Amino acid sequence: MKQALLLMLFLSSAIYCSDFNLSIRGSIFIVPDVTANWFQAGEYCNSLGMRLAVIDNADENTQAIHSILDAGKFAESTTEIWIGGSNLGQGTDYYWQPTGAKFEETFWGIGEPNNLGGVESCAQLRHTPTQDWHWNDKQCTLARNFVCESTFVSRVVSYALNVLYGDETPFN
Ligand SMILES: [Ca+2]
Repeated sequence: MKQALLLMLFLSSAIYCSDFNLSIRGSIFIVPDVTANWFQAGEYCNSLGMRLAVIDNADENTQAIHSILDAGKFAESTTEIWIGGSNLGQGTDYYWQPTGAKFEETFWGIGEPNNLGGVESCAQLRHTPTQDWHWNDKQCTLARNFVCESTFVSRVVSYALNVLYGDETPFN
């Protein structure tokens, strides 16, 4: 019985992920068709059972960029898409909001984060005519598209809860 449940978990995750053409154990990144400020963006991702993107390495950075392109959110002029990092309102150190971890591998643009005007505390993926994809700090209250991420663990937990409780979540 236990093995059957594990097999179901595995297969369902494989089916889910194959839609996105990504490996089963990795993260899945999507860009919803909605704009929001950085705080609302995190809430929106959470409402999908996801989180605002935590980008751990170059591979995930590339995946996040592809999710922006796939969603048709690239603009020739300037593209700005929220990811899950902030400086907690002060300083130059950046942290991932969903995990609390300090930024490690980073992909900041030239001269970024620059806290322009003293109002930039949230991280975004940006593309401009003069600079290929990079990270930039920006004013958190601006409405922008954003990248949500689901991890392998979150997908398994979500699936298991659905098996056990159906639509009746035990955490309301
Ligand atoms: Ca900036």
